[in-house]
Amino acid sequence: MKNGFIFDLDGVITDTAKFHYIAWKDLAQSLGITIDETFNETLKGISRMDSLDKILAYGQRENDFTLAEKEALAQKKNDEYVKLLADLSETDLLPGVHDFLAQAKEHNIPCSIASASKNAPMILEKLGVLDFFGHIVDPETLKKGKPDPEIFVKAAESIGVAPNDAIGFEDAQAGIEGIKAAGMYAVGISATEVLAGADIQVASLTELDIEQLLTI
Ligand code: B16
Ligand code: MG
Repeated sequence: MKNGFIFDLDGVITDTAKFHYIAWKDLAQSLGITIDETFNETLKGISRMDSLDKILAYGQRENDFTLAEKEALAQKKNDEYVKLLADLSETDLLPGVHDFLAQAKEHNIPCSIASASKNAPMILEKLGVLDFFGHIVDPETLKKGKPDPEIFVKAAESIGVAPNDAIGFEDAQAGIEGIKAAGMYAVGISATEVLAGADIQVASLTELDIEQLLTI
């Protein structure tokens, strides 16, 4: 019997990948680097600084900036990203999310967020679902990012659930690997990518029966 849910944010609760893409594409362009949507797929679930490092390596500019300069570049990208989120609202929740969270609440199943995004609290507030979550792991406190299991273990601990009794929801391959390494049941969410290692994969949360899921 499972008794806790751990959610990734981008790609599971809402889809902000398109906004990350616009902001990274603009920043890369200002450095003479062109990225496309295929390259953007490799940034999903990856932290802000690691994303910048990947873009600089892709454009063979990895040795051209000091740490302080890279921090300024990451800040510039984030400023544009946050501006693009200005109109985010409940209508930007992915299909089935609100209903699923409401059902979890009815069943007294605690929920927490395991997202690499430092913007997670602000995004959840704009989406109107912040109150469904008992805890949001602060990515600044992590030693390692996904696929390391650390963020998922912390997310389970924060709501008082043993990893073996928790279910993790993820849209990225690195996240599925982290969930499995943490010893949790992994629900992959994607209509387009095959998420290797997921215990079950669905296109959206509308396909899941919460009561059946809890008995797993
Ligand atoms: P921020 P997730 C991740 O979110 C995104 O998928 C990834 O593209 C982004 O770089 C990362 O958050 C950091 O986001 O710049 O807002 O701190 O999928 O782990 O919820
Ligand atoms: Mg994600």
